[in-house]
Amino acid sequence: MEDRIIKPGDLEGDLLTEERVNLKRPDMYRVVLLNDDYTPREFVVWILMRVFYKGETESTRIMLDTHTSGKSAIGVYTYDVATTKIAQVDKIAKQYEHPLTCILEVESGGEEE
Ligand code: TYC
Repeated sequence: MEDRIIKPGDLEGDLLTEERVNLKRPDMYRVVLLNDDYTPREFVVWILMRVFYKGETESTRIMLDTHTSGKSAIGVYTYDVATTKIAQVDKIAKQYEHPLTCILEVESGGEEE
């Protein structure tokens, strides 16, 4: 068979077409923090920084918003990331014997782009 040199642009159309066929946004989930009467405020801020990688200012804002309104969104993640973070919060809160709780809410369905 005759050698054919493939130039950078040659396969682009094919690859793009194939990609688009399978393109689907992943389902996304909102992690929501719930207020309680017992968990210390500093502990909540520390969890937000440590588990969710929020800065101190944003962590304090989320904690205060939750304290005032009963619940507040922390962030939107894929299912695996969201459930892993919730499990981390459960585990650490249990270790310290605080009733701190996060829940999962569906943010969006996996509709095609
Ligand atoms: N309400 C708690 C207190 O007064 C503080 C707190 C804030 C607890 C946010 C949980 O998700 C929470 N110590």
